[in-house]
Amino acid sequence: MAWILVAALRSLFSEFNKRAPRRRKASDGSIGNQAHAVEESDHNPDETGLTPTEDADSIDEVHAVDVDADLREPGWSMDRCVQIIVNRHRQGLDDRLEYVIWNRKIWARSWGWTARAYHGDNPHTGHAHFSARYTTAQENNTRPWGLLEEDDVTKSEFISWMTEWARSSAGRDALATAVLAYDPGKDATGKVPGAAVVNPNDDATTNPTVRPAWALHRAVIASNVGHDIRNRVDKLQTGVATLLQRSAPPS
Ligand SMILES: [Ca+2]
Ligand SMILES: [Ca+2]
Ligand SMILES: [Zn+2]
Repeated sequence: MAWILVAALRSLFSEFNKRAPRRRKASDGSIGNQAHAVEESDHNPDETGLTPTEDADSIDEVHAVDVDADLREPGWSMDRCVQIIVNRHRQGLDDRLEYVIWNRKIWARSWGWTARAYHGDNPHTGHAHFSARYTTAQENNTRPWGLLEEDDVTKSEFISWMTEWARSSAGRDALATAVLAYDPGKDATGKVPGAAVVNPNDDATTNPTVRPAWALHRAVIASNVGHDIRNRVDKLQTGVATLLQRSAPPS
């Protein structure tokens, strides 16, 4: 049985080994067991076994690996590794995987790498499953997967967390409060610190520019005041209309 694991997934295994040299490997796997062999699985060799997809070559390849969840590496969990790999796919920095299953969740290329609940028999809490694509360029691509980036927090993790925070209601409130409450103050000569926004006020001769956040703050106040004035004018018009009706001569 001369099957091989696609090069991309061989490189994924070796990257896990570098990231966590003492990791447990009892739940590692590539080729399927007897249970997999009777049903379609990326763990089956694609030329001699049942697979969900066929590829262009006649090399007998396996397109899935299971990686034991016990990494035995301080600061590194399977949760973190899966997030890094999935984030990179979501951001278009990687395109080698078709889907990932980990801890009752599944992320897939076909729906943009968002998390969905996974209800399979095996909840995948002891190992993570990575399915590779069947396209030759992706199969053979062995570039890094992002697990060895040197920073404690990788750039992709940071961007992902900041984006998630900015979209949350706590994040939106904090950002709105920061913008609306922002006051750049004035320097010793009474000038607002300069920036590129032209000062629309009557102190423009001494303060020709204002900070963008200050200008935005003023714009929001102006908008609120404008709204208030419009409401008052509406009420006034209704009142005048009522008065005119009362004083109209009987017809
Ligand atoms: Ca093949
Ligand atoms: Ca192939
Ligand atoms: Zn698997």
